[in-house]
Amino acid sequence: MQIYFCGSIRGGRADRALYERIIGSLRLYGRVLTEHVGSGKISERGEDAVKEGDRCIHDRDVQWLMQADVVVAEVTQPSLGVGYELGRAVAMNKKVFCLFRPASGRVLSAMIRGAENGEHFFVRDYQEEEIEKILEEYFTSSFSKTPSHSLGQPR
Ligand code: 6K6
Repeated sequence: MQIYFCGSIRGGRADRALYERIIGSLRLYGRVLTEHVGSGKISERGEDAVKEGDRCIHDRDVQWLMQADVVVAEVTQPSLGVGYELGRAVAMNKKVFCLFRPASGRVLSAMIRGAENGEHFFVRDYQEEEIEKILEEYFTSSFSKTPSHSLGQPR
């Protein structure tokens, strides 16, 4: 299973450590195509992007999105890039699972909350400490997949 994880980069890196934790859990279900989203080396200024160029980043990420079996997004920190990825994922008919933390005090965009359709696109409110359980519930119910600790090694 190929998993595309979305999280804010230039939208702000306040939740970066949580992204790393989510990516660690997602590895129990398959290959995470976008592990860099949790990297402490990537700042919100995205200076490293200058080397690669924004077009390369965009085109590579869209290729990965096309390959993905599922898109998981942490949407608490608003990000234009994450919103764009979710719109493209919907257009590609991908399965999408959005994670939002109401305890942040934020209110999720109606364009994300309102996209929930009980079929391909789900939005789950959660608290940080329940993340592993919530992912397990989602992958079990949507893909009949239980966590596999032999998949869980960083690669
Ligand atoms: C290096 C250093 C900083 O940024 C980079 C390289 N940038 C990116 N590399 C890979 N994916 C990116 C990069 N910038 C944005 N994205 C994609 O958009 C990720 O898949 C994220 O889910 C999303 C974040 O969008 P912004 O608008 O918050 O940056």
